[in-house]
Amino acid sequence: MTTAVQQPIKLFQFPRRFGIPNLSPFCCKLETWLRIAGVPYEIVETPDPRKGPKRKLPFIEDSGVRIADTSIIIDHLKRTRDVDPDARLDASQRATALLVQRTLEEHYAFVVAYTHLVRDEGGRHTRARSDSVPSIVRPLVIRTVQKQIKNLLWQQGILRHADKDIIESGVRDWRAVLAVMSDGPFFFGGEPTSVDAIVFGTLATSVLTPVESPIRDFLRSQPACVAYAERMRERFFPELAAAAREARAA
Ligand SMILES: N[C@@H](CCC(=O)N[C@@H](CS)C(=O)NCC(=O)O)C(=O)O
Repeated sequence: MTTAVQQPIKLFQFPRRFGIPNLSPFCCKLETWLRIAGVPYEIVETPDPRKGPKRKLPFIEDSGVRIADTSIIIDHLKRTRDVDPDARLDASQRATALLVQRTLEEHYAFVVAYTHLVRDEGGRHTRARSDSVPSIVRPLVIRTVQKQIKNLLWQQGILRHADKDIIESGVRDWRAVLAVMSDGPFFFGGEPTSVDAIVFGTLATSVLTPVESPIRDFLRSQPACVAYAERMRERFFPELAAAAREARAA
């Protein structure tokens, strides 16, 4: 009897920046989940979400089939790789994980788009991020991306609020998430589960990068929160943790 050997999946995501797995919470979530679950993968860096089946990043290619959306990808991998970091969670923990996911992915992710791409401090980094774009078209690309983001955030509703209200809503998201998080080492205690990929994916971009905002200041004032982010990076991305340490020492 022959057993089919599964090839590593291809993971399409934005290029890495700032010593974290990814500036995009969703790209960081998926790569973290792959490492938690021990699913082999190869990275294909792309700056262009339009290449994906849902015109968003990340997406994967598994045996020639492209699949988008981190939750759908994770369900697919749990089924086809027979791995489940959440197998031991009880009903109440599963409910908490879903509420945390909805808070961070359906609300806070828009706040991140605002702090990282619209606010002045974030806009500076957006400009720096466009280094790979040919200089002749760079101003046009930056203007187009910012216009699209502003349009998205206006339609979603968040951009109709004052800056201080948007920031306050993001801080409230984190107060709620941190209130239900265990003392560690992981979200539910001793073992990492999928919700750790979601929390770290969102926290890394908010707290471990130089993109300044009052939300970053709030998170950095919470020692347990910074320790969690550093611990997750150390445990699942030791190469990035080592590079960050070297950069700090230099
Ligand atoms: N629900 C999706 C969200 C993915 C997502 O919003 N990706 C963003 C980057 S963080 C994106 O590609 N945005 C490009 C666009 O909307 O045009 C998932 O879980 O994968």
